[in-house]
Amino acid sequence: LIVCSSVSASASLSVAESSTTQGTNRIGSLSQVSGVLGCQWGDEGKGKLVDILAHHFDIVARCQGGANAGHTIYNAEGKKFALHLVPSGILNDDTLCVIGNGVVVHLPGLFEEIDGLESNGVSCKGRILVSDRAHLLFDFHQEVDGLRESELAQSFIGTTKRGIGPCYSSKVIRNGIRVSDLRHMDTFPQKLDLLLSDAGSRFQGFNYGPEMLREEVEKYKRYAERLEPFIADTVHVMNEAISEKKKILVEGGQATMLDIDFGTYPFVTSSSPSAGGICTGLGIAPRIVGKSLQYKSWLWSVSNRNLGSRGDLLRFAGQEFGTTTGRPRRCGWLDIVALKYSCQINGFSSLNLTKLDVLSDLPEIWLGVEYEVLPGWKCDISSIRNYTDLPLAARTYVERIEELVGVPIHYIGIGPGRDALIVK
Ligand code: 2SA
Ligand code: GDP
Ligand code: MG
Repeated sequence: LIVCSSVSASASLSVAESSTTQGTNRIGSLSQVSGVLGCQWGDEGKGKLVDILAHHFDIVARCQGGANAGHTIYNAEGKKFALHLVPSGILNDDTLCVIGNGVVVHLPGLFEEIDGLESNGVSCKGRILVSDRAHLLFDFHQEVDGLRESELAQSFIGTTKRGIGPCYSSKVIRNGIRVSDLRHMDTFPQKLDLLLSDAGSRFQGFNYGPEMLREEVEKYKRYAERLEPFIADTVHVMNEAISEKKKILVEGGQATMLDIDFGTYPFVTSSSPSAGGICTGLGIAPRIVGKSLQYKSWLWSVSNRNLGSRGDLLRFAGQEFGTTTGRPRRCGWLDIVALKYSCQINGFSSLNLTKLDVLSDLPEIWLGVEYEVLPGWKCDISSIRNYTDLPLAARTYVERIEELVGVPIHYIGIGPGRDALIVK
C-alpha cells in the first residue's frame, strides 16, 4: 500500500479543505489505489465522493457492473449529470477514466452518454479508455433480462433490465463477445450468430432471424470504428500507472449486499461490487489495493418490498429514486449488522456517511442493532461544513455508528452538491 504524500488544493475540495486541517490530511492520506465502494444495497452516493476526490487521482476506474449503475454528480455550477458507464471522474479535466475488463459495456448506451457529456461541454476525447477484455452487452441481453424476469413471475429479482445478468452469463459460459472482437469483424458475425441462437433456443419469446443478425452486424461495424480510439489494454495501462506512482481511484457500482457471492442472494447483481472486484475487474494485484471507503446514513435498496410509511418518508426526504430506472428505492433504518458484515468483507479503512441532512426533521433515529434509538437534531444541517459545528445529537449519531462498526467515519454528506461534504 503506497500512500501519496502531498495534495494540491482544488475548487471541488475547497469546502472540505477549508473545514479543518485534519480534513485536508484525510484527503492527503488516500492511498495510491483507493476505492469508493458501496457498503449496502447501492446508491449510497458513491458518485458524489468519486467526483469530489477525482482531483487527487490520475485515473478513475470502473471495475464491474455496467449501465445498471447510476451515479449522480453535480459540476461546480450545480449542473446535474447522471452517469451509468462513464466513471464519475469525467468532470475533472485532468482525470483519465478507465472502463475495466470486469465491466459489461452496452455500446449504444456508452456513446449516448459520451454524446450527452460532450453536448454539455465535457470533453471526453482521449479521456476514456475501454478495456479490450470487457464484454459487450447487446440489446438482446436486455430483452432476455426482461423475458427471464417475466418467466420468474412472483419470484422475479427486480433487475434494472439493463441486460447485466444475461451478459455475465454469456461471459461465464464462455460464448460472450469481447471488445477486442470488434477488431476482427471477419469472425464477429459468426460469434454473434452463436450468441443469438443460444438465446433463441432458450427463450420462446425471443424472436431472432438472419435479418436481425445482419442489422446488428452492420451496427457493430460502425460502433467498432467509433470505439477504436477508446480501446486499450487497460491491465497494462493500470499497472504502468502504478509503477509510475500515479494514483488510481476505483469507483464501485452497486454494493456489497448486491455482490453475487456475499450479497442477499438471489436478490443480487451478477458481478463483484466488493473489494475483490477491484483486483479481478482491473487486473491490479491485491497487495496494491489500499483503502476502500463509502457509506450512507441509512439502509435502503431498490426493490419491490413494501416498507410502509417510514420508508416513504425517508425516500421522499432523500429523493430516493433510482438514477438509472427512476424506481422508488426501498428505504429503512441503518442496519449495523449488515454494515459490520460489509466492513469485514471489504476491510474498509474509513467510511463516508452520506445524507446525514436527510435525517434532520426526524424526532428520533433508529439504529438496526437491537433497534437502538437515538435523539434527532431537528434542525437544518445542510450549510454546516465543520464537524464540530454539527448539533450534539448529530455527532452522537455519527460517533455511535463508528463505535458499533469499529471503522472511523471520515466523510459526512450533508447534501447532494459537490461542496456538501464534511471531512472529519
Ligand atoms: P441487475 O440489473 O441484474 O444488476 O439487478 C440485480 C439486483 O441488483 C439490484 N441493483 C441495484 N440496486 C440499486 N441500485 C442500482 N443501480 C441503479 C442506480 C438503480 C436504478 O445506481 O441508481 O436506477 O434503479 C442497482 N443495480 C442493480 C437490482 O435492484 C436487483 O435487485
Ligand atoms: P451511487 O449509485 O452510490 O453513486 O448513488 P446515486 O447517485 O445513484 O444516488 C445517490 C443520490 O443521493 C443522488 O441523488 C445524490 O445526488 C444524492 N446524495 C449523495 N450524497 C448526498 C448527501 O449527503 N445528502 C443528500 N441529501 N443527497 C445526497
Ligand atoms: Mg446509483
